[in-house]
Amino acid sequence: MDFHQQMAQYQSSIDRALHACFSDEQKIPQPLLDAMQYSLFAGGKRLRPVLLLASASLLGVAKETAMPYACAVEMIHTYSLIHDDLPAMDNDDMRRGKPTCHKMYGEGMAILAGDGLLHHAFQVMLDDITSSKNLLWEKAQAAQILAHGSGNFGMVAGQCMDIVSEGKPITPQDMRFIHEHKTGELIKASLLAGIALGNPTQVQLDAMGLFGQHIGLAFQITDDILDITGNAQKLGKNIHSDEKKDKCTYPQLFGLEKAKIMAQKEVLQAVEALNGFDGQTRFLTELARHIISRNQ
Ligand code: GRG
Repeated sequence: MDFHQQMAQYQSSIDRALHACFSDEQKIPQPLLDAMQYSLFAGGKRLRPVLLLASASLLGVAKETAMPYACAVEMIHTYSLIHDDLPAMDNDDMRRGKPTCHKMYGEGMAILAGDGLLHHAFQVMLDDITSSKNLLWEKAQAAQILAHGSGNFGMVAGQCMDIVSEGKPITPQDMRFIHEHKTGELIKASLLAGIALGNPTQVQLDAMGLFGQHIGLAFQITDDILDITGNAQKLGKNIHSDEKKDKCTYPQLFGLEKAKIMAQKEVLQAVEALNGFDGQTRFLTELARHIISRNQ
């Protein structure tokens, strides 16, 4: 199976599992369910859950074992996009090729849809842990890693510093902090949560952490580049939004060409980090290269 086939297989199994996370017996109020599902199934690339499943499979963890954690990370990611698009944050109209959640359902319901997805993510992981007979410690660790990467030490911290630095000149170090946290930490946590399910050695954890750190940065630099050079239709969101919001980005700070080289360097370092990892790392290294060559 080639890289694209493998990617498509992961994406369709993630979509099936995400649908199954919302059973008919759950009495979620219909307007809330509609708003959550609208954004969750609007056509995301499913990068983070794919990373989680791929890293879990490196240590021989079955897809079904890792799937609740993969679904959880996609719900956490979707919540962050819904909240990030709100007028109080980035005030965006388009996401995943469709009107943003608040444009469809109103601001109040979009806030709740984000809250609902975040809580549902932890509900799905804790339901899995409390109904499991084995790997309890490993599963709890995976949930803990995702909490860390998405919360006050990770994505929320990055978003906080992004908000306070808007419109101000910032140093490359500040920008790196913002990007590593806002985008990088959840990507890294997805990889670490995946291998946590397979009882990794410290060497494996360190190698995967480094890989995550580098692809996280490569992903964000590419996102900044695509905001200038990308195609709004393919991206599913408006371009030139960083410039309009006076956001400090890699191309703005270093120029477009240097930013491209920086993203390539991050990918090289990411691939190198996996050298210390025994096993079938080909899919992950191809995914790392794909991150900077993507157009959506
Ligand atoms: C609201 C706490 C909170 C955090 C928001 C996600 C985020 C943090 C900000 C989004 C701003 C942004 C566009 C960052 C660039 C990286 C990024 C997260 C891009 C979107 O992720 P993709 O490309 O999206 O994986 P899909 O739709 O494919 O899932």
